[in-house]
Amino acid sequence: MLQPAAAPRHSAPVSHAEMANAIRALAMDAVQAANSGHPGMPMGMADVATVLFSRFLKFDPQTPTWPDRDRFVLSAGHGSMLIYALLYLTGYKDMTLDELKRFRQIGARTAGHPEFGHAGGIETTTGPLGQGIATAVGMALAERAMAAQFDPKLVDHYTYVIAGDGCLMEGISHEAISMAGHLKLNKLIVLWDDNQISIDGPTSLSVSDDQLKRFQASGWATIAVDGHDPEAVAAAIAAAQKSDKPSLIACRTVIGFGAPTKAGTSATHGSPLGADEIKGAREKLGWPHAPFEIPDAILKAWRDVGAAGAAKQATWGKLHDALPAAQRAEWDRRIKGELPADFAKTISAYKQKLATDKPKWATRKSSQMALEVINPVVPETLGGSADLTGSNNTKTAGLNPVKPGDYSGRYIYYGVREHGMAAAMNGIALHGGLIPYGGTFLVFTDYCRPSIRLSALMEQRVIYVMTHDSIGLGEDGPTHQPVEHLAALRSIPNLLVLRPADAVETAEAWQVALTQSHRPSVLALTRQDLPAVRVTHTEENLVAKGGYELLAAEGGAAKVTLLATGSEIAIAVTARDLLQKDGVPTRVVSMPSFELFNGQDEAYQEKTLGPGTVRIAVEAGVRQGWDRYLGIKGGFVGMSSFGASGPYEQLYKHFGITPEAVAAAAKQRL
Ligand SMILES: Cc1ncc(C[n+]2csc(CCOP(=O)(O)OP(=O)(O)O)c2C)c(N)n1
Repeated sequence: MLQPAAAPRHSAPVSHAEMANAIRALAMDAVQAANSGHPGMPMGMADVATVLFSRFLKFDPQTPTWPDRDRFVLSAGHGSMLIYALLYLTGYKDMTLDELKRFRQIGARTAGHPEFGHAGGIETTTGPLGQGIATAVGMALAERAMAAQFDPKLVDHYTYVIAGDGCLMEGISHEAISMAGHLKLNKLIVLWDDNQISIDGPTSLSVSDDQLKRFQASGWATIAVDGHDPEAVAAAIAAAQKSDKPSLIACRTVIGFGAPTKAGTSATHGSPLGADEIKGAREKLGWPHAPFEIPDAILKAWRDVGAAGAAKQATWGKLHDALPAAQRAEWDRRIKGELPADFAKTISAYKQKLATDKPKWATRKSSQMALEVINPVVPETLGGSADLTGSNNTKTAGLNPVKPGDYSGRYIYYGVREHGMAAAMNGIALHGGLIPYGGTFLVFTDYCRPSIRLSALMEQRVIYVMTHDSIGLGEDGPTHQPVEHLAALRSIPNLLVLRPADAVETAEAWQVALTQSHRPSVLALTRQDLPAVRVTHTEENLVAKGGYELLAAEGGAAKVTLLATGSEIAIAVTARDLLQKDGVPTRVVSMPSFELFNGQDEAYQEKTLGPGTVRIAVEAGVRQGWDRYLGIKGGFVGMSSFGASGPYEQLYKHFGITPEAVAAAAKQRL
């Protein structure tokens, strides 16, 4: 049953069609001006978007970061002109008409696909299909978690998504809708652009899923409407707002609506319509205005819609200001993304204890022990694992699970959904107030990679806890043993890859990851136990330098520098003993993070790398990326093939990653 729906939030004598046509005109004209882009989707979804923005969406263009705004995610990111037009029309200051005219040009806010940070109102970067809807699941979850942790009146907003056929065809959508249905994220509302067209032509060429049944099977409420009937769309959104399940609204639309000969065809998907077609569309839509010209009355109606949010924002501001002082300070701190004041002290005290205790833990266990210290003092962490909780060691004593309908916990059982987890973590971080971390095996970063890449591109503090980080995992064999993964991850710009060597380095790695407010981190952690190598307490976080001298040479000027990360530090340390015994003064340099080391000044880098010494790097992964540090005479001891199944000590021997091999490689080059 359709419910009575909200009325538009403006009193101008302007019709729904005129408001929607303003979007259509801006989309076709901007794409034409850029001579590139996707007019079809914005023209097709203009009616749905007009209903959503003019009647439902809670937003204030004057305060785009208002924490309790509704989130709007354009998952079908190729239709970027839809959101750019909406942001301009509703009065976001940084989305000017000039920006629309510069669509897709270098330096414009109006990038080919919407990019987080380019303009207010762009909640996440989209374009890789399926990422938006999966990210939105994290946003909707974060909304519930923040409401549970603070005051449900302070946090009470919806997450709306516009998704296309492509988003729903992508595998990640399955993980996302399954997770949202299970967790009963009933404030997540997806508007599906059911236009039956993708790039190759009609979707019937490639897909025959019954999407409504598919979503229903995952625990969603579903409804199908005519996407060009504003009252039907409004009624569906009003009903979805009241549902106790996440909602899918299938909006049957005509791609390129208004284009006289191309509407309803894939010709409108991703190319400018052309001058003749645009002329015809103007006639068909009754839009006689020049390109980029929006008549005053229509612009005013849209601006009124935008202005209507200010009162709601102000009411929320009063609620915020009336919070007890301590709670308000905590809320503000978390929204700003600042760590608690005593965080650094806590880590330092813990490091001091470790330097005394010298535990021989696997770094995955060291990570858990660090989290046992961190989680009680950093209440914004929201942990989880993709069904490997006991292996990733991500759950600490005080963390209760997030459950359907009860979001007060701080631990998410993501299930076997690595990609969905990574995208959801992006959404949690983007939402604000929470720091997500989640685990799986390092080898399965491949399953998360598109979302990890977006964490890095969007500069989000997402922490990937990736255990079982080499052949050191042993018997599970080559399918589970990462070989090329460290190199692959190090190649992603703005991603920190941290591979700590013992409990102290792991605590420092966590401190670094949490302190980086504009960067995601991957912690690469071992399954196997490791000796303690940082046995003297330093106040300074040495991992933050990326590389540092762990052991100096003895008995004269250093002739050899051994560089290693993580579990191979222990091998380098033993190799140093062998070399020292043979009278070769040898240093060991720990290199937990290439990215951080590369950020040090040149003099520090040079000094640390040991000028004039023979350099040998040892890492149980591929050589790629190491040569920068090795010089022409340098050597590398590591992997050049897939691993194998067997006890890990034997595997290290089998693949020649041993102290003897490292010492021999050094001597050969002396
Ligand atoms: C992961 C991913 N694969 C492929 C593409 C390229 N691509 C962009 S849009 C699109 C078709 C999407 O079809 P649909 O969602 O129906 O959009 P519409 O044609 O309705 O605009 C494809 C394949 C992409 N952006 N992301």
